[in-house]
Amino acid sequence: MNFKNKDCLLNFIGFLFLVARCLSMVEGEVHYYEFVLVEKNFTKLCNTSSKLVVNGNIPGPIIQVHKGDTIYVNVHNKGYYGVTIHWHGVKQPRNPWSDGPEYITQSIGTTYPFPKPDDEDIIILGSLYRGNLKAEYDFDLIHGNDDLPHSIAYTINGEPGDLGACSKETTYRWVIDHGKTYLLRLVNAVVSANMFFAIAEHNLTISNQEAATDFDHFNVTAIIQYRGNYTIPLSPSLPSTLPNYKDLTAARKFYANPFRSLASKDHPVNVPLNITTKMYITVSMAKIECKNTTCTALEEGLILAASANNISWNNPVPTDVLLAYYRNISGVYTTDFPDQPPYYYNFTSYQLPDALAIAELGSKVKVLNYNEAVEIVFQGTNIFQGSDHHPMHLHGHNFYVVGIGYGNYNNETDPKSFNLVDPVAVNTFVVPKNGWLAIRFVANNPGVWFWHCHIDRHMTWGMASVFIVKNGGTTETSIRKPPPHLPPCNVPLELRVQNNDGPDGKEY
Ligand SMILES: *[C@@H]1O[C@H](CO)[C@@H](O)[C@H](O)[C@H]1NC(C)=O
Ligand SMILES: *[C@@H]1O[C@H](CO)[C@@H](O)[C@H](O)[C@H]1NC(C)=O
Ligand SMILES: *[C@@H]1O[C@H](CO)[C@@H](O)[C@H](O)[C@H]1NC(C)=O
Ligand SMILES: *[C@@H]1O[C@H](CO)[C@@H](O)[C@H](O)[C@H]1NC(C)=O
Ligand SMILES: *[C@@H]1O[C@H](CO)[C@@H](O)[C@H](O)[C@H]1NC(C)=O
Ligand SMILES: *[C@@H]1O[C@H](CO)[C@@H](O)[C@H](O)[C@H]1NC(C)=O
Ligand SMILES: *[C@@H]1O[C@H](CO)[C@@H](O)[C@H](O)[C@H]1NC(C)=O
Ligand SMILES: *[C@@H]1O[C@H](CO)[C@@H](O)[C@H](O)[C@H]1NC(C)=O
Ligand SMILES: *[C@@H]1O[C@H](CO)[C@@H](O)[C@H](O)[C@H]1NC(C)=O
Ligand SMILES: *[C@@H]1O[C@H](CO)[C@@H](O)[C@H](O)[C@H]1NC(C)=O
Ligand SMILES: *[C@@H]1O[C@H](CO)[C@@H](O)[C@H](O)[C@H]1NC(C)=O
Ligand SMILES: [Cu+2]
Repeated sequence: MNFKNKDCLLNFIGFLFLVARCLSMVEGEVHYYEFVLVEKNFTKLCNTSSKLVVNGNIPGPIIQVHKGDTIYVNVHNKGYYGVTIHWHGVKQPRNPWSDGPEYITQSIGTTYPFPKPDDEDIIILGSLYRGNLKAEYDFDLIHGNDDLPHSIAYTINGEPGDLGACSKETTYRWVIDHGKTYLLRLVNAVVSANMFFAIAEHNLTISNQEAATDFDHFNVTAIIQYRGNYTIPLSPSLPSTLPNYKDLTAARKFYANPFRSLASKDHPVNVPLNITTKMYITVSMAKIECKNTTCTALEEGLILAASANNISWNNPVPTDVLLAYYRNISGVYTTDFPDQPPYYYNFTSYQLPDALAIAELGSKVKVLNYNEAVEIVFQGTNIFQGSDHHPMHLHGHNFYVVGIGYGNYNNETDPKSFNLVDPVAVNTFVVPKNGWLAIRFVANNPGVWFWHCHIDRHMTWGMASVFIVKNGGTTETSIRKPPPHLPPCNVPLELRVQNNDGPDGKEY
């Protein structure tokens, strides 16, 4: 053991717990968590059904720690299915081994850049489903159904709220004091919709078509309740400023925002200016040849898919990309993910021929040198008039959002309006419906990193690919060694579905 602090060594001889304290002076505190994944029955909207939950609760446990702390989480999977866990917002320097995504691999400050709020709360927006979602999802996927399972309600911290049946008693309620300032951390964990959020009679400050009518129209509510001596109204007031679900103008107004960060000397931004790799990537609905299953969704032999630069990501066999890269196993993936779409057309036209939808199935990755300064412009397309907001998520790195717009990206005029001064640094950001998103980042984390649309069905349909960031030449700039007992990743989809029979042994 190599202690930086001499006193620690002395303590080590005498008292183990003091060692932990001394280490914590160097490394921050150490926290241990046990996550037990278990199927449990919940009664929501008058009906009881089983959900896979962490430690028996919806939403799951909150891990509250400080920058520099060390966290150990032991995960015990007592559910029916294999599960991988991916951590958003936690950097994994040189360590893609624990990043999570199947077939690919298996930030907190001391000060706020604004006056410290009196208190804060976490609001998790979620979706509520009836029945066995995983089984339904697998069934739809294998049969190429374009209509994937619909949620029956949205939830705020697990509760549908006052407007749902049998829900009023359990509506999420946050008790606050008049005159104080509160920070809300909003997490959109809704499976496939963007949400408007408002608080009745309060202003919020944010620091930071036909085929589409059949979605969940539920209005989810929660209550903010002031402390004090007064009569609490039976029916709380609802916000009057919330746009309607299909208010594209309101959404566009929101996304036309330059999304400036609170950049300051203490919270600097460092946008790469000398770009060495430029990519223009169309993200699109698509169709691909159905190789093996009974296809029902489109014309004979084709199933609905999604693509990036006309490539629909195909999970590789017989192993994952990371292991293939690390062990130099050939034939698992190819390194020819294109920097541009193969064919330029009016990507956001209202009328696009279906022939443009045919994509190529591939496990094509993009290899980046260490410290490459990357700019990516994601371009939404209107194939199948299926343009949508695509929240693009990059693993292993944060990126700066330097530009956002509607229609087709113009590579001469649009860069002139890029925000290179105080853009937000995030790991997920939306490509607006029929629009584009420009991001920049420095590829300074060696490893294998998944990137994908975070509408999970788009991801499953292939709107995804992988960056391999090469080693930088020193130990500190090179990928870590794999952990012992690394699980293999070689189970084909068909087999997964057969293995995913419900607890009753029935096939879904
Ligand atoms: C959940 O409830 C169903 C019927 O409502 C029952 O068959 C099942 O055993 C219950 N599951 C658990 C884990 O309690
Ligand atoms: C409860 O579930 C059943 C079967 O899924 C459904 O028919 C019924 O409408 C549900 N009840 C409510 C109040 O949602
Ligand atoms: C919210 O903002 C509007 C417009 O700026 C203002 O008229 C209103 O008084 C504000 N309401 C509250 C509760 O602060
Ligand atoms: C939800 O709220 C919107 C806007 O207030 C309203 O137009 C809509 O009818 C509500 N939907 C339901 C299902 O209550
Ligand atoms: C609350 O207010 C009512 C009426 O103003 C008063 O009678 C009561 O004593 C108050 N209760 C408390 C706990 O202060
Ligand atoms: C930009 O980066 C390239 C490649 O690393 C380098 O050759 C060039 O000197 C850099 N230009 C500036 C202006 O920093
Ligand atoms: C087709 O499905 C069968 C049975 O599920 C499987 O053995 C075979 O490998 C699959 N072929 C391809 C090309 O995926
Ligand atoms: C990896 O494999 C390729 C071709 O199979 C070979 O040319 C290369 O030298 C190998 N690299 C290492 C580091 O083993
Ligand atoms: C592209 O399509 C949009 C929507 O149909 C249309 O408004 C625009 O004029 C088209 N652009 C070009 C260059 O044809
Ligand atoms: C996409 O790839 C497929 C298969 O290679 C090809 O047939 C199609 O023309 C390509 N589409 C475009 C728009 O380039
Ligand atoms: C700019 O866009 C045009 C199509 O609008 C394309 O032909 C050209 O290759 C692009 N230039 C660069 C540098 O990407
Ligand atoms: Cu998407």
